[in-house]
Amino acid sequence: MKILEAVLTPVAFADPPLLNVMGVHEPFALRSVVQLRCEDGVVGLGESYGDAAFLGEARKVLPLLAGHDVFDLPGLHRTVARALADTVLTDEHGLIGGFSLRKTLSSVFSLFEVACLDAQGHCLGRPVADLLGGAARTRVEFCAYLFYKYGAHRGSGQGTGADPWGEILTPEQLVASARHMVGEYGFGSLKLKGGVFPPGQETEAVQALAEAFPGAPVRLDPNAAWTPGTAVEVARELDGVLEYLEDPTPGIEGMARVADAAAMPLATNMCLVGVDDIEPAFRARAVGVLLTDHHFWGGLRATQALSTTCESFGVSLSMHSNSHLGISLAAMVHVAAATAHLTYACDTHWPWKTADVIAPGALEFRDGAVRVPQTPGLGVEIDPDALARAHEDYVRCGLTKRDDTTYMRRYVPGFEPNIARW
Ligand code: GKR
Ligand code: MG
Repeated sequence: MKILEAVLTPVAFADPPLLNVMGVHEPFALRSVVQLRCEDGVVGLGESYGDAAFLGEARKVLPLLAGHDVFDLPGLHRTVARALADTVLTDEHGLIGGFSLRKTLSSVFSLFEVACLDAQGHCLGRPVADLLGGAARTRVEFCAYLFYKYGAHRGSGQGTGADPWGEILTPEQLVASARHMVGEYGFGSLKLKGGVFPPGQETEAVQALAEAFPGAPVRLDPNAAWTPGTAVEVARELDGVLEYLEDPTPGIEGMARVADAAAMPLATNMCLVGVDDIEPAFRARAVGVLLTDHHFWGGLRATQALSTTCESFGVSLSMHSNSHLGISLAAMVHVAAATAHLTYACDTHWPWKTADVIAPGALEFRDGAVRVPQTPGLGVEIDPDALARAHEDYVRCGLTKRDDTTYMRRYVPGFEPNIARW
């Protein structure tokens, strides 16, 4: 099945002022949507990052795709590699580890690989999970992704004002937000995005969550905000409370020091972000749980290969999330379903958004899980009006990259990220 035309649409969607170590989310999050228009009216969908640097790289590939067979994924990889030459994207927002040429190539390839797999599924009349070897589970569990947040945006013009979540800064407000999320979606485990307040305050908040939800696994992720010494201290205090401690400190060496002293496993989406990191991280026993992310690990099949490697070395798998829309969620659900070794509840930012580009109804959270779509491909369709609105928002909002730090200075003048400061 040949690709006739590839269309890339940058989109933006309203995002609440969620806090993290780098600062605070801006009023809009950026994504890119690709539609591969193929023979016989088939359309393959993909979604990824929406910052200008990523769009620039993805756009280099578009003109080379006409005539490509959607079943020729090695050929697609060669085409992407040829188009990108020696460009290296950087982790401008500071939350997903370093970038390399290989990671850049993997990220751009992933966008198109997912769209080709979606098209393949439509062509064969089978869900993407089947193309990945078959679903090992019929539903994929997710965790409630809790954030500290401000009550309102301080953007200018569009996207200002309050949202229904209100302010979440105290343990009481955090527990209330968790009750709301669990009540709405039935999540069975909880993750707190930390790195915002001094560690003692976040430890207290985690303890409040554990008390409010007895038996529910809880995770804490400060995005490398602490020194190894502080991280060891937190691990000691939260022994018996945390399911895993995610990226407490930067780098493989620091993580290994903490892992050696911590009772719970350490997880990462920051110190092990490409194949070059696997050998040093595994050798140092820095990581017990890898948060995979098909958007930068090279697509759905590469995620499965990574899973095999992790299983061989006794490393467990969970899944990382960034602000995303429904095409990405569908891809996350299919790959998680087809990857038996991915046994932890996955992360998702889903509850924080209010709009999407897909027709509603295909993906629903019930009892903390999403049923794997049984319809062909990813099982989601573009809603053309919603896509047009999201593109208009992209044009109107004027953002071209994620910059939580500069935006944070509207709330806290002179703010600097807290990486390994505490
Ligand atoms: O949305 O602020 C956020 C998160 O901090 C995100 O950007 C991270 O990449 O969720 C991610 C993580 O687990 O580190
Ligand atoms: Mg993380």
